[in-house]
Amino acid sequence: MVDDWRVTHLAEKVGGVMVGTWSFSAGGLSVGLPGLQADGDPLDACVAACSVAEGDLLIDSVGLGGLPDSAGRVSLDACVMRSPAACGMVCCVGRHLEVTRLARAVMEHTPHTMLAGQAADDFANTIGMNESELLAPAAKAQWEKWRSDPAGFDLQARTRDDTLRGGAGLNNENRWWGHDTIGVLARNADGRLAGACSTSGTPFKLPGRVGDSPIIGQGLFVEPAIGMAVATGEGELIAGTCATHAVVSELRAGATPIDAIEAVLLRIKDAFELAPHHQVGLIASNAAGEIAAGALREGFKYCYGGNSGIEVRDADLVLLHGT
Ligand code: SD4
Repeated sequence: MVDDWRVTHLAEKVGGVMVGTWSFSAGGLSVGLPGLQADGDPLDACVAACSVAEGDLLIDSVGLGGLPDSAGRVSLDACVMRSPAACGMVCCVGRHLEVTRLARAVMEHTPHTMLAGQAADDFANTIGMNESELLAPAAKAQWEKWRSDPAGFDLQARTRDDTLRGGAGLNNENRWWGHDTIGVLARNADGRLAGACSTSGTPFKLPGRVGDSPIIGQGLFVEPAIGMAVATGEGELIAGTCATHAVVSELRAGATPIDAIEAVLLRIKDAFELAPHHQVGLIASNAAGEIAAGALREGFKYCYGGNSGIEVRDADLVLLHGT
């Protein structure tokens, strides 16, 4: 039973509440939260938070500094969502950094929900977004190392700047380097919900590979008056179970956020033969702003931002302890 693990966090009475995947999302939350607390748009807060991560060279699974595909090219994926009728997605973006902003532009300025590849980059040009070189020298060096010995390359052994984690105590979070997608959920004081998700995907993936993060229902799902969820981790596990849509379906059926997450993690565990490197982290909020986070394995942290500031928390639920 999950009762011992059940930790939900009541919505704060005043102001907005934001959560983000992994400890590094604290930097983004600190930019998005003030506007949210001043009764701003929750999507503005989410996009602002993701943009911070996209521009941070030290985060090597999002935006600038993201590790490239097996051919040495960085490709970025992102999505945003307010509701099933208001969502935007971009994938395999190769020339533009601010992919969360681009996904929002697809939502707001086209009749479509998703643009892919070079056409997404071309669309970014038409709306005046600047092109960027996405492959940073440090990411290129990692790729060259990987390419010289793919089997011997240890993703977790990379030297990284630990200050990125905000002194949160790395504990075993660094076990999941390479699983650093940023996913953000926000609820303002009026109860309006929004979410965003941004990633460079699995390091050294096959060119053209798209994971869960830019796909509505996989990496992110938001349903007004019901709740929302965001995912990080092994995209193929999240994709195959439509994990965030599944979490919100559980919420719709009356589950608490922690129970909804547990049900979906169990579904993942049952559906796949899990390898030791497989990790999935989920954060969910119901419409009232009760929040919970859970993961398949230990080491998933998330950031919570509210009236009393921003704090880094351990997942409230771990399905497979000691693995
Ligand atoms: C992907 N889910 O592309 C992303 C990667 C990730 O934490 O979330 N890492 O599969």
